[in-house]
Amino acid sequence: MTKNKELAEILEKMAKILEFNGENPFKISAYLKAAGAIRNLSQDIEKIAKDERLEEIPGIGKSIANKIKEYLNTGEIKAYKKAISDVPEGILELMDIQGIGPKTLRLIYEKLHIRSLDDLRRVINDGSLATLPLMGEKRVENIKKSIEFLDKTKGRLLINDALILAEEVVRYLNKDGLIIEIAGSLRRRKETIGDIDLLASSDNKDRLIETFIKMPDIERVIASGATKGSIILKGTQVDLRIVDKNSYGSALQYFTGSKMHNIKLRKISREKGFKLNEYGVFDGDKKIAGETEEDVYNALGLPWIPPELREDTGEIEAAKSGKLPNLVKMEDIKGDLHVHSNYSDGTLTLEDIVKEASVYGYEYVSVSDHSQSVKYAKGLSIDRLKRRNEEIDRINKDNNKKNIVLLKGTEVDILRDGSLDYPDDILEELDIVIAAIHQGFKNNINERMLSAMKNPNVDIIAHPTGRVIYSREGYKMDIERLINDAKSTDTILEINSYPNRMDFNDINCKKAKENGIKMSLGTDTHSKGMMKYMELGLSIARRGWLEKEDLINTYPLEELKDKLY
Ligand code: DGT
Ligand code: CA
Ligand code: CA
Repeated sequence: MTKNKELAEILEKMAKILEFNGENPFKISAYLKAAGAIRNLSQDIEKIAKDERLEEIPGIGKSIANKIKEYLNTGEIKAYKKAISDVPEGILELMDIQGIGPKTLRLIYEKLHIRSLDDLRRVINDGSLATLPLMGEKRVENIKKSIEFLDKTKGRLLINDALILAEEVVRYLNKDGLIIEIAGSLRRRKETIGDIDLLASSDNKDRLIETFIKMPDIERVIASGATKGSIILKGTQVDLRIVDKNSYGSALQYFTGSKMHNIKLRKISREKGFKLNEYGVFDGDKKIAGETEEDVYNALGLPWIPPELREDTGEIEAAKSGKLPNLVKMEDIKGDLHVHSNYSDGTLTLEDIVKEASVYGYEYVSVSDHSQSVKYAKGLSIDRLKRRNEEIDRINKDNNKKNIVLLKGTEVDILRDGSLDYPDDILEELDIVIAAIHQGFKNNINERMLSAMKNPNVDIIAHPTGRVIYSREGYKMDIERLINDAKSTDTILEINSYPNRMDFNDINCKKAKENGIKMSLGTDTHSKGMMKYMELGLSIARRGWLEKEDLINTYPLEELKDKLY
């Protein structure tokens, strides 16, 4: 009956789209009736269609019956695709928000120019939504709640939020020096997380489970047994498993996954005549490994494989032939290459930036404020840029004893015609130039980026695909082409570590590396504490198989300067 559900949903969405587009109310109500009828069917719609009895269903006429047949035969409905293409981009996902009907959506689209979830959040927060006719505080509050719900029910949590939540649970449980670790996709550092998996070893399992399911603020206990507890905390499922010490390594390996990686390992184990499960590696009845992960991999004739690589994308083959990458580490990172000061839209002064960076023991930080035409981000006029540069010179002189050098940078806008937002003679005075698109997301992205990359002053392209997780898909562009262009112009591509950007992603990083492209890490810091997002960018780099020499942030200052000039 899965087709029943799919069709009911499509017809409902179709009704919403028609209403948004201001179509004939009769047509809209026909789609809604048909959707309702299909939802209430007790029979499989595929069977009814095969028997040519669709039009016997009350509420379904000839025209909709034909569309149902079209869907069942071809997997799509042309009229539906056409209707979708008439809706402005971004509006479609807003249709799933409870409390905003298509008519209201039309109104806020026209009056407040809403085109995305982010836009909607903004007009809620600045109060302009509440000023619309028939809107009012209460309705706005409800809409706000349904957005929060939508965020959660999209099902997957951003890695940054998942890390914060997981660490909260670990801190709560970890009172008496317990062995406890994050496993699952979070340990593999995937960009989004379905649920949080924790693994612990304890002499008093019952007490640990008891403590776990009594954690303050939990919404629901899903399961609690002798060795496993499962709760919902702030909308996210957290699983805790407790194992014996002598199986800890094999359990950690098993529950870290990924599933595909584990399946391949089990195959290798079988080929050796062993059995592999969460309790250990067994040769007949004899347990030959299990206490540490390393033992488990070694027993299978493999070196230990870093969790970030365990996606079955060639890591097992690489491990077998001794060709695992030597992944870049936090200790290798010598500086943050994308930070905004309060000269543009950041809140940190240049001195604050030095202070923040010293926590990480960095050698350098690039201050990459926005350029003049990005008005909403307080982009720097040429005069202001010059004044900022003078202040950087002054601070660098004073700071020599602290050994942190501020680099004079910019995040210069790539304008709609592909030219840059500062003239060449200004760019030449800077130590490092990051170029990025912040306007005209749909137009000639590849061409504009290429013309920026051809400018000898441009070192790096920031957030190369422009995607924002959960709210914006990214520029309309050809990634392969971008990678080729970066290669032919010797341009560095940025991994932006901002929690909902994480752009380039792991897959693109791997591709870029294979093409010999260097990458940079930037946190896009705008305020205190944000430099810690380096960790997130680093996890992408590691999932993208990057080694120390692939990231220019690992270069000592002099070497970095050589690379940039
Ligand atoms: P998620 O939660 O969707 O972000 O992804 P994971 O990888 O954390 O998946 P989850 O929470 O369902 O399971 C945690 C780990 O447990 C998974 O990475 C590998 C292991 N696992 C779960 N189910 C299976 C299975 O059916 N076979 C094997 N071999 N391993 C499994
Ligand atoms: Ca999980
Ligand atoms: Ca799980």
